Amino acid sequence: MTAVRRVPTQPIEGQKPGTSGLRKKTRVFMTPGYLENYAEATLQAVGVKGATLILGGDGRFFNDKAAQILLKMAAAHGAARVVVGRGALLSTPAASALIRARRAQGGFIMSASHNPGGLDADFGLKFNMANGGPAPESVTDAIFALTKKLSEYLILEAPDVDLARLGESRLGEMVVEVVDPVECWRETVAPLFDFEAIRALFASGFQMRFDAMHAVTGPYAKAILEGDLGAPAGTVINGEPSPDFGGGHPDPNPVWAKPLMDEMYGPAAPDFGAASDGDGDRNMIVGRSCYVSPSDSLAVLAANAPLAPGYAEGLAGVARSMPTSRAADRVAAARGMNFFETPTGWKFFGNLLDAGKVTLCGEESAGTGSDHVREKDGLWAVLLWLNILAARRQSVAEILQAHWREFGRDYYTRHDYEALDSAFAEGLMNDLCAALPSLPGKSFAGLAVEKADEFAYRDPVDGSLTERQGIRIYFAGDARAVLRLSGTGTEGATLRIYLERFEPDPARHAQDPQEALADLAAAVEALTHLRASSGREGPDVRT
Ligand code: VG1
Ligand code: CO
Repeated sequence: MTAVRRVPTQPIEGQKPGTSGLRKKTRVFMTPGYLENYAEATLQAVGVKGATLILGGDGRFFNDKAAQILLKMAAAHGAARVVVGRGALLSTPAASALIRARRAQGGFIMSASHNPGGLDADFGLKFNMANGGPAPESVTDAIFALTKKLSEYLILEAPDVDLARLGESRLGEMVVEVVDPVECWRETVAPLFDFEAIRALFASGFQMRFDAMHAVTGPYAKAILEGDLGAPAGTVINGEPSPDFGGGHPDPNPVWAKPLMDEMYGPAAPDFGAASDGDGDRNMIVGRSCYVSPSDSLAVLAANAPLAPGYAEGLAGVARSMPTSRAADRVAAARGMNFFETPTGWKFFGNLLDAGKVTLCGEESAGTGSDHVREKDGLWAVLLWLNILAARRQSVAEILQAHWREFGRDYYTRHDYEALDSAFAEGLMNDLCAALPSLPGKSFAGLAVEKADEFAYRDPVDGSLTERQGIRIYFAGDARAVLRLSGTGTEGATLRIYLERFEPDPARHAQDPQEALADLAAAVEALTHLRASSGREGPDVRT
């Protein structure tokens, strides 16, 4: 027997979606009514009567229980069908691919991405729209408004659905269809690449290591790298998704993917290394003793994408988030492509991709993607790199150095100060904003400010305006510092400081980025007194 139950709730404060959906401590999400309140607001805001929806997550703690709640709530709201990845697993790009392939009205993705998982770690929920991309701000604003005034939520009283078995079952009137989480994504990306050339590369003895970081991409990477492309078993490491990601941070950067970095810089390094994050949308690329910064990776991919069959006709354009380095801009200018600078977060790329204005998008935070889905896609980026390596038959280091010779090098680093007191961090940003008009002409630690502003974005497709997206300070010598507060943290405030400088001279391309940008970091400290006033000795993470 199934019946719709109306459960009275109190409106909940603080369910404001951030850069990528709602992200909170797992225990908070598990508080009775908390997930339900946010889901109710989402279901009401988007309207799902008669709809097909997609559901899956990165397998973190509470993923399975949350999936049952979301299914029963979707059924109570009259959804016709929910397509779920087996075991309630779907990577973020796979969910995006499924939404598009099944012409669904949208989908729930359960993930806190690169944040750690577990009862004492983080959980998250995001909703993607019919184009496969993150809900735009108009929708997330509507969801947030509803979370603050709901008095009840609807849920079907029914036994849990068996999500371990492929096939269809019923939840009241609604069909639940359990599908293989890999298949649709694989069919979406495979035609984009020259698998024959990549197979030949592996057959020639080319060695690769892919670190799935105990997160969702293990099954995807094994199927495509060790399966379709013939890479030897053991190419994929940490390939079993686990609820707490093996106790680590599934964040593919040199800090959290240190074992992979050590191997790639060690004596027996393979030719190519890569890693992906909790929900499979980020990527790290590293050659033998050669880390590729995400900003450089975007630029290299933009310059070389036509080597892959899916992009053989060239790219319409490239878009990057504002704090991402300007390396991609140079490729766009040289190749006569469209170029756009958007606020942080993938939701701002959707309109540009839908309108055909750009083909490739990327962020400094290790996100790259194309118009094949409406999310960043970690393994897609790895496959495009493999296709380029197979076509050029050069090492990662050779490709990167040639790129810098042609376009110049953009030295880049990001310094994160985590878990700062929220009021302190907001105060610092507000003070800096107020001081912006007075900065040009002044010098800090010997570097002169030329221009300073706060980034606002007018969407070229729908005309919407998004303000307060970070402070940009341009220094003499083609250097730039950006400061913004993170929208994905779950503890206090995280201040991100993005530092970069353009260096056209190939004779000076060999420097370590931390050294090349030390004077810029000092200028930011002289301007903000961040270390002095927070008592911190330095950033928690440098990437
Ligand atoms: C961070 C990154 C941003 C990315 C977002 C979601 O946001 O900086 O570039 O889009 O995470 O990525 P923030 O607001 O903390 O800087 V993921 O892999 O969490 O979906
Ligand atoms: Co992610």
